[in-house]
Amino acid sequence: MTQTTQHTPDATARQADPFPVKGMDAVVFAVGNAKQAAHYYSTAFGMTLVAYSGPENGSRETASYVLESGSARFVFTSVIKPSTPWGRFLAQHVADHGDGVVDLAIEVPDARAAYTYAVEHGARSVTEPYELKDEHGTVVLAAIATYGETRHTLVERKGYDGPYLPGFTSAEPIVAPPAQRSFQAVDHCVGNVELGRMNEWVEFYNKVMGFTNMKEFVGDDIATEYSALMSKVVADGTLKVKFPINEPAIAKKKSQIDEYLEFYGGAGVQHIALNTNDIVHTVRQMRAAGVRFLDTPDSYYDTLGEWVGDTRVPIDTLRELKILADRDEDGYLLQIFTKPVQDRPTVFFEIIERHGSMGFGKGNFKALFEAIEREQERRGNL
Ligand code: TYF
Ligand code: FE
Repeated sequence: MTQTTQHTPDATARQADPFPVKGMDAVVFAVGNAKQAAHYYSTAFGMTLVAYSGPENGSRETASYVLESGSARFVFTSVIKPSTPWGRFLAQHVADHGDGVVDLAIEVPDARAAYTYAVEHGARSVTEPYELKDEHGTVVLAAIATYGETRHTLVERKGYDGPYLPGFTSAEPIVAPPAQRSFQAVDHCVGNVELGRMNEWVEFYNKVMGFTNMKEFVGDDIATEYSALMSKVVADGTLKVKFPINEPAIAKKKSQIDEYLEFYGGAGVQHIALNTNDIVHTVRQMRAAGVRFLDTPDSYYDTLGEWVGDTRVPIDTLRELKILADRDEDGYLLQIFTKPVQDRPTVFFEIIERHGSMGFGKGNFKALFEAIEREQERRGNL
């Protein structure tokens, strides 16, 4: 519970990395209506459609829309007419879980080597390495299973210069791309797992990907007092890929993680955090477009300045937009959380602007979890 591996890999340690990664490749969602999802993430999140695969270009089973903002890439897939195990899997995934994440795809320099290492260290194989090719080049892919029905596709982009993957064609934006981009990258992707299984999954990433534990965690102390969850974070040696893992904790009230597990129908991705370098602009745009964020009481802002010190954004602006702030020994961060983005109280997003701090907002856990509980209560799930 108190592992505090430091992330200061020297050059030799980096060279010896058993599972080198380049970063997140894509977050792939299986949804009921990818056409409408693409519209929402364009108009409400300010992302831009760049690629498409569907019946018009030879994919008769599924339609997939690829949206980007900075290096953050989301893929929304829905089933048109299931005819292979993949189509049936996606249709069943939506039936069982609602709209959700099927794949946290990771870009690696060598997909075959990554796959072999992972499987030799205990990963369950989902798809053996294979190549996709078109006039833009070759991509090697392989996939391993993680918690729930989620997978990690390992993507090796061998100089491929197309819009996403072979088989996809470039697509025109649905609406004019915003003058200022909303996001720069995917910051972290959080999984909710069943009671008592957090450590198993942390060890899975330690063994299978050589990821190490970051020092921020939520232990029993915080769990019983107010969070009703335990959490640990694993990351690759360069901190480009960060995966917090939550499990429910027994507390006075029903855990928000139990609510998720009940409505998602098991373990899965809880939230995706997106980096921005201008959280005020991004949140204003998203609010104006109708995105709902968790509320924060005014009392939070009454004392914020005393402990967080100076931030780029005046406290009054943070208060107006309900943005949270936290500081640690390395710097500070600004963050805000959307409400769930579908009818099930499952997947949501975090917008985060980092200034030195590599934490996850520990100082906000109390305010945040109280806000989540107010929502749980409104839904009748507390
Ligand atoms: O990713 C994190 O750890 C933070 C904190 O249900 C957090 O965003 C943890 C659990 C949760 C919501 C946010
Ligand atoms: Fe987070």
